[in-house]
Amino acid sequence: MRTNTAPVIRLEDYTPPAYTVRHVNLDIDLHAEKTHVIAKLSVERMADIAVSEPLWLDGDELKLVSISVDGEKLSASDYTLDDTGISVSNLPATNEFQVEIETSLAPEANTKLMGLYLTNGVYCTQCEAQGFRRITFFPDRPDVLATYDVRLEGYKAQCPILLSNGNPGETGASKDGRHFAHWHDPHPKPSYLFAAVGGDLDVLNDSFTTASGMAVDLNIFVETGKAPMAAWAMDSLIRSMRWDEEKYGREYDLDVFNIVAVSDFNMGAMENKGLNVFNDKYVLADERTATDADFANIEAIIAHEYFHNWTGNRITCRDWFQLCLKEGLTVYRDQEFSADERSRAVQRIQQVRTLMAGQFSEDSGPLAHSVRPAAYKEINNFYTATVYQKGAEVVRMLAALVGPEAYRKATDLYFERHDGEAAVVEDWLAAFEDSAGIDLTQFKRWYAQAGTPRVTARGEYDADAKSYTLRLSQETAPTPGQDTKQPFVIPMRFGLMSGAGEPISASHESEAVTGGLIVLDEAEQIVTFIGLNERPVLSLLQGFSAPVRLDFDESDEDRLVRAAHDSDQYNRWEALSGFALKQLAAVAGNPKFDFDSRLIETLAATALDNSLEAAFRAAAITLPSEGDIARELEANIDPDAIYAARSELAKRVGGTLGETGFALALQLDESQKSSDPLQAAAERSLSTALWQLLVASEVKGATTAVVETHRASLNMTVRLSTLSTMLRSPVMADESAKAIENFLSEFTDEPLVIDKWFSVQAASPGEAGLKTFETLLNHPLYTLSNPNRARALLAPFAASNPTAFHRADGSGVALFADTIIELDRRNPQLAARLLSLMNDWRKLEPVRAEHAREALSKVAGSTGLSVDTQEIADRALA
Ligand code: B3K
Ligand code: ZN
Repeated sequence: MRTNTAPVIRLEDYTPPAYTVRHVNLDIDLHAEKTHVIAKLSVERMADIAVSEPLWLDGDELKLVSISVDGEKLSASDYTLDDTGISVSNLPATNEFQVEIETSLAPEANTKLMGLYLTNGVYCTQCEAQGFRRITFFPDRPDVLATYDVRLEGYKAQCPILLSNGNPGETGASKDGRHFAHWHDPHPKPSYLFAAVGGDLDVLNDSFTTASGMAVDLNIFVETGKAPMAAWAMDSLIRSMRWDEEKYGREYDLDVFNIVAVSDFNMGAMENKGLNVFNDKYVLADERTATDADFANIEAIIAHEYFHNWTGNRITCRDWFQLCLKEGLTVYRDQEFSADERSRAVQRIQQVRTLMAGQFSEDSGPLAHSVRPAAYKEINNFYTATVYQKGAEVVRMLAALVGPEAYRKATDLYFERHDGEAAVVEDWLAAFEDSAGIDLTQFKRWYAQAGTPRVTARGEYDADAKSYTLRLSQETAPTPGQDTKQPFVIPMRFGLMSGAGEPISASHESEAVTGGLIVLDEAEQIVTFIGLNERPVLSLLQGFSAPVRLDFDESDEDRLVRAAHDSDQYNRWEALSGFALKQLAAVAGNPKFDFDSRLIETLAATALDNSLEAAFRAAAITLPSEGDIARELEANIDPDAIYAARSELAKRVGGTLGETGFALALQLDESQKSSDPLQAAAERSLSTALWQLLVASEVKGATTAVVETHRASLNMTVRLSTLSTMLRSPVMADESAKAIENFLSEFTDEPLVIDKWFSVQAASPGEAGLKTFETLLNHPLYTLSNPNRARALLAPFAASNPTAFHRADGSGVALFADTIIELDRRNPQLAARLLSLMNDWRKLEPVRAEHAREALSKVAGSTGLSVDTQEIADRALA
């Protein structure tokens, strides 16, 4: 059992392995209670390592049966065994030797879902980050790369399908109704990419021919009877494979690519070489059970895991501190894929909203850490928004700084240099420095310094000199363990326009400006534009070209010019939503403040503007979330005041939309049936946004229409969005209660839909919402043993329902904390992740903050807590 005093692992302490493993022969005999594993390791002593140096093999909750070296069984004096692994001494003097280890383990008792476990009768593995040591003793670190031969055996009736990484080999019958399958993976890989699956699964099959003509068999394995629901995932996979060839010149490298969907999984999916394992939520979809957001997520996650084949698998990470090297880069790649497949502007809006919601709050609170962290206790706690999303933004900035051609050259060089290796961030940057001839010494601070820089911009027009002077400065607040920060390199894309919204070009007197970018790399900088006959309207940080908070004192008039005319669609959205955010924060801070009528009119006009794409209009009129407003306010947060301000704005915009908006919403609900899928989804998003506003202001007929749309639709996006609209409306309590009941009986046998049923209710606001949460925690269909179900209730409650979660009496956070303590006993990784949703408790007003502190302290002080949850609780309280 690990204890609360788990050691801190530091990047600066990295040392290369003393021994590596060149080849692994693994024999896994699957049994629920006692799986037998024989591992034969071809071990090599590294140069300059003394013969007396012991061999360290990690192990976690394994039963050692026997261990031998070069065929000789070891005696007790040849090794020491503790609950973290084995240290083997008295090794042969030869540089290469064979180690054979027999272990046994119990998949059915594995509730952590790390290593080998059972899910719905299917054996499956999860090894990243440190799960392989729960299957056999091994140097379980990413810089030990080996080829693998695997033999799996299981009961033919229970496990007709037996899969592992690489290419399939011999199969055959064994005794007692058992059979076996061999798999060979020729690509050296770290142990975290190992996978094995055994179960009774259906398969959807297709094929792909690579650009160089190699045929690849594509299989998606799913629960029996569900193969047709994998069609969208398959389509997404094929498009991803083509995209990676076209955009990065990267081809697939095995005869088969297998995906298995399972129903108990701690995260979204896992990129095991040639055998991706997925949470079935990100594979199974049809219109009746999945929303448009589910379809988009499936596309993005299928792409993400596939793209890891090059960024993560063929080039892996030397140590876990380099996680962003594969995750940030792969997120950037999947974001660009989605942008190419869908509306680039709307994708960017969504990416930035996700970044701000998760990463900005992480970066400004007690869990703040750099994109490449310097220390950790439990690595699973560092699969964070900072490593993933900010990691992607850092790659995006690099791409912007060098331009598309140099970017491609640099990635080509990176692949050429490091294919088959375990690399570090420095290798990635060197590929850019060497191919583009730039110096990234300062840029590298993005990997080392935590915190979101605040960029202040002040512009001044001089009519006599016909010049516009822009004063820029940057500042980054201290974060835990980092008191002072050095200036970052901040690429800011910009454009100038006239007061009438016409683009204007201007010369400038500054080295900081190159091709549409101002590169701010000092604490303070001045950029002067000349030859301007009128005061320009400046559009700054177009496309959100750097992950910073921008404080620009532009007038509301300029904002409105940008909202109507900015040539950059993202900034056009930002102009309007930023205006709304500013006003919402003002009203939440002081209810006497009134909303600017121009905001309300512009929001309504944008909703009705047919010249704009529907998805953009939906994004523009979806009001900032309660979390967005809280972030804007920064301190002394009162969720009830925020909720009231937001409801008031919704009501006012809905009222202004009135009958015209009502007619449009009805028309959209009709027209979606005929248009192409992406257009139909865009129209649904617009109608959802409209109904929310119309119902909020009780526009005549709106409530009845929503009930009717909900009842009549067979589309899950519509079913769920209308249900959510009803639940948020105080005047629709009866209708929503009925709809909730009907929805449950209609989908009782569809677990992924029942998850949605929990989630939609977990977001019900206020005191009633808290009661609902309590009732649902005790609902017969609720369980903490299925991660999707556990998350379905806990995540939306903690992340997006502040009026219930942070009730002034503290009952919301108390209930949440008790549930986390219970969950931690089964599944530490999941408990820790959910607990991290409390990270910004210090920004609350004092009474609520004190309740949150008490709840966190209760978690931190509970006995037998995992290292995972302890680390999060301790850091949150520090
Ligand atoms: N690499 C995995 C995440 C593993 C998380 C381990 N706690 C999925 C992904 O990012 O693609
Ligand atoms: Zn990933």
